[in-house]
Amino acid sequence: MMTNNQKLINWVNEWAQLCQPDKIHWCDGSEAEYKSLLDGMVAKGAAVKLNDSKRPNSYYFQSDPSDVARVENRTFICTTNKDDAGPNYNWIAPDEMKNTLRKLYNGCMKGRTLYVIPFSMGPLGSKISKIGVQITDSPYVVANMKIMTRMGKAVLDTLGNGDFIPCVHSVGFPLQPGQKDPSWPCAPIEQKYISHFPETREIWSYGSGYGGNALLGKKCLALRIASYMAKTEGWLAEHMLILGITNPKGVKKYFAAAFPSACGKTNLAMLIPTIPGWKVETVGDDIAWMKFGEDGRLYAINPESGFFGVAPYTSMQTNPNAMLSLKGNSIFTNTALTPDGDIWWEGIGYDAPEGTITWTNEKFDPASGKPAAHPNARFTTPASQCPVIDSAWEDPRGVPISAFLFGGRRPTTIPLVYEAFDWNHGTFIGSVIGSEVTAAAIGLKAGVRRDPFAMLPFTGYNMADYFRHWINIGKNAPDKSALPRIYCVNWFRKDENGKWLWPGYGDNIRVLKWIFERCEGTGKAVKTEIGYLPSTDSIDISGLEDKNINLSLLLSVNKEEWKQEIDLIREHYAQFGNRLPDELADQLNELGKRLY
Ligand code: SAT
Ligand code: MN
Repeated sequence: MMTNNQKLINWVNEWAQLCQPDKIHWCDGSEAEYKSLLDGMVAKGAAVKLNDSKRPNSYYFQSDPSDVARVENRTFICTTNKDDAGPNYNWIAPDEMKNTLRKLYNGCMKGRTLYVIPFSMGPLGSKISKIGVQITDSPYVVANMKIMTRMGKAVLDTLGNGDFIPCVHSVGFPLQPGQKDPSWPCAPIEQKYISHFPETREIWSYGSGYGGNALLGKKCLALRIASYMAKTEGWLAEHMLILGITNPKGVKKYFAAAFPSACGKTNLAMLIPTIPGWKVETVGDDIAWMKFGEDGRLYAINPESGFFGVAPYTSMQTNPNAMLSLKGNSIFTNTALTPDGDIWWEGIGYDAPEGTITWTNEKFDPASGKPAAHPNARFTTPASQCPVIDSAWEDPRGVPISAFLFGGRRPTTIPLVYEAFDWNHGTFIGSVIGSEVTAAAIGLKAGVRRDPFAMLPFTGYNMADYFRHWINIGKNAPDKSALPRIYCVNWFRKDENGKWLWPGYGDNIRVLKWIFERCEGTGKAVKTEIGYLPSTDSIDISGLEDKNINLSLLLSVNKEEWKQEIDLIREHYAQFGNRLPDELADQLNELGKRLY
């Protein structure tokens, strides 16, 4: 045992009694431990060691085909009152959930080892960081937690006799004596429970070994539990990337940005600018925790220490910095495997070699129409390996945020970029972001799938109360003039022929540059009904390959489209009933008045 923390020791013992593992292993977080766990999985046939000359110290996993992503319909927010979970979450009363789960946990680790993972979300010792302890019966989870968090003995030393956030995890597949262990043990879908008890700060996860269901530091702790703590304590836990942007004079600012999935968040965090002299560096690609500093500014840390990124369509063309990050010391899950012991996926930028094996362990046949990699195949890679990792990414004080960006995939209506009038207007913008869905593709009602603040799956309490918290952050800010400015961006606007109007990727620096200049007080803007838009001459398009960029369309406000947007927002807001903050209802009314 590596700790004298009696509360922790008792907690581990209690769970061990219930789960009945064969052994208990306290993780020290060392390289030797990491290697021995992975080599153990290789020996059992649960992992493949990749070719060291191609991808040193890296491992390949195939999950069970039923366990490939976060399961939102099995994710629960267990507050005492149902209304505190709100309209967007599955709710079960805490006692009832705990009773159900205790039965499942009873004996669930038979034939397995219980690993104790002490981990810190955020740099060790930062005032913004939090310590959690996860117990799990999955060595795969231990290995991933080693990359994604600061974990092991040093965390216990920092914890001392202090408080930790307890996180319980089991794959839910006990072994009877002599029973063969499948390479990816997990429980059937109806037995999976990703449960959160925000009021008591507990996470109980059962039945899945994949991603955010199982690496409990990430979405469960750093977003769902942390957002509830942040509301109570007056800070922000957000689903945001953090980037540093430096202009040719060497002046640096930090932006944090929230986008629903499939909007290129990791790409933006690692963007390679197409305007000479500008630089973008990465602090984080997924989560930001923010507190006010003594100077009244909001300071952000990335609570994670790795990237758990979607592999397909990541390439040297779309995101060279991500590709370079995962050159080695990485874990790949549900990608394809090449015969020479490397990984492959759709959109990696070259053809799959003959003899490539798919994520379902079959010989890849490109003519079959079945992808070689699962669309949610992931890489787990240390953030420190990113070629453009920001020098302050582990600064315990965090980095001061100058601007928040909210975006989504909107082929119509939303201009390339605009600035909110003030904090409450910015909160309004965040509360209505989303991406357009076509009925055919997703089987949903066509329209805009709203994903407020990109937090729809990740707020640990009633979304309307979360909006209220954002309003309160602005109201109670120690220095209102030091609050970040708020922007809405849309890289995905199309013309009437369905052609993208904006090149995106590295050219998004042109939008970041305008935002940077606005924060400096130099960027030019026009006041419109919806916010401050760049004047067309204030977006730098020098050196753009496509000389026919239609900036006047990209920066236009189409009143008819906006009137429809208001109707859609009204529908979206209706679900929150009278819990919706008046400030946001006012924002919608004011917008209507400006447009009609
Ligand atoms: O699986 S994760 O929750 O870590 C990633 C995601 O689904 O956004
Ligand atoms: Mn995410």
